[in-house]
Amino acid sequence: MTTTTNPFAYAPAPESRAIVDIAPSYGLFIDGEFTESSGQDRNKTVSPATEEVLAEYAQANAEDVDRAVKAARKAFEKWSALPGSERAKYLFRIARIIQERSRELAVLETLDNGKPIKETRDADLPLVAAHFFYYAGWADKLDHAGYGPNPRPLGVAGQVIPWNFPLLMLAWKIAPALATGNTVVLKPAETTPLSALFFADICRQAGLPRGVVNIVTGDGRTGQALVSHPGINKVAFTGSTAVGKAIAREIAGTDKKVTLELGGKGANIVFDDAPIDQAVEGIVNGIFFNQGQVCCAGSRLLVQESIQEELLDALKRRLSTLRLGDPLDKNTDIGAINSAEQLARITALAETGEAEGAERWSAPCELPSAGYWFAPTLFTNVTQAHTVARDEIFGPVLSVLTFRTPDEAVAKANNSQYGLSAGIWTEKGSRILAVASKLRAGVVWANTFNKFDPTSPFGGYKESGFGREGGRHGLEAYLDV
Ligand code: TAP
Repeated sequence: MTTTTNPFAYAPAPESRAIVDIAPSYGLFIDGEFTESSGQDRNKTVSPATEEVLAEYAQANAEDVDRAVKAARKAFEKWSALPGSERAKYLFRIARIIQERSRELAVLETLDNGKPIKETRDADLPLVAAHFFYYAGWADKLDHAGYGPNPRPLGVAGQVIPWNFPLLMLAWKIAPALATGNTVVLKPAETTPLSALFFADICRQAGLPRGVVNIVTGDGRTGQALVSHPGINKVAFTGSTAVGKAIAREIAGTDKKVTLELGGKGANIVFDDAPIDQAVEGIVNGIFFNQGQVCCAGSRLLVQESIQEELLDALKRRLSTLRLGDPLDKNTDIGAINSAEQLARITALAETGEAEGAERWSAPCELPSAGYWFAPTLFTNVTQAHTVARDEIFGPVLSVLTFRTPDEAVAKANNSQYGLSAGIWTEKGSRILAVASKLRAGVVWANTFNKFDPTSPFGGYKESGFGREGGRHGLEAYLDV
């Protein structure tokens, strides 16, 4: 890693901070208006890169959630009765406003989440707009989606999202829900509420009817109040497997429909005929994109034994060139970890890796004194029994395992409680098809990694959850079929 004593010194970017106006305090967005919580509790959201308090916001209680659900229920009658072509107009309008305001949104997301501006600008925001455009296109074609004539919306969707892709997860949830005629109450994560509140303002700007989108901010208690509310017809959750299981228990025995997008421990499999340089880029993208805080991260590298040394040398050289520092600097590759809690979790799991005998290597770099940071890290001499090979670390930590034959690679890749993603690197097309067909993973990439597209369904097997988001499949989650 290029070392600077103060990573903020080489390209401070104060001007980009001024691109977006952040109010000192935010309320809830219910029935088309920003409103105060009926309780007194407030939370603060901080910049993970500096620990600066960005804003205060309301902690929605059960009464607030009830108000939001009632507003969504009232709006549902008219919204679901609109012709699809009318709903599409609103979604297209929202998509265009997102494009117009994408600089503000990218800076806001980077400030609140800690991810590099290069990623919010070039990955998150274009994908967010693309999801609204894509589902806008479906709104008047639902009869042709393969679910029979006149598929009906479910009603009010309660949506709970995590902090790793705040705005993109919002788009994954809100765009298909609205296109299919549902109304929503969405709870963003505690550490990243700002882009969802900004989105509320975009809904107003687009003239979206009151109550169609409601945003309730708060911690897990707000999420729990939302998913357990009897007025919700559908729960859409993305987050940890532990909370996903709690939600499944909570709604068992009700007629609520549910989709759960949970954790992962993706295997990135590199065969001996793979182009090494290309594979190295794919590995770096697979595990260090968004500091590894990605459910489908390629967090287990399975490398064919004969090329292990060559590949690891090349990988370490590449990691030593990554720039860690100010997320608002356009040259930054590795930003901040989202929260002190997440940093503590990553640190503890990395320590367990060492204690269990795996060999730790970190890219040489000096971490900023304020904020939450973790250097890109590799573990070698890892066995399948090691905690770092089994548990989702959700950080910039790659566990390297080896294999000799394709069958062994498949067995090791599938030896996980999770089944969300996998990658295959090889020149042989026949091997890609043969291996992909045996992998128990919802998404399999070949000679690439972390490629997303609104037209592709995304979701997992096993403890990675169930249901699919994205593509035509994503409509089904919001329709009574
Ligand atoms: P969680 O702690 O599960 O939080 C997710 C959301 O649920 C947050 O908004 C959280 O609120 C809320 N929540 C917490 N307890 C709740 C409860 N009892 N009832 C209802 N809602 C509750 O996950 P996280 O740490 O934010 O996100 C990381 C995890 O998400 C990782 O495991 C990752 O793999 C997974 N993830 C999966 C995917 C897909 S598509 N499979 C995508 C992204 C992330 P607070 O923020 O206030 O805690």
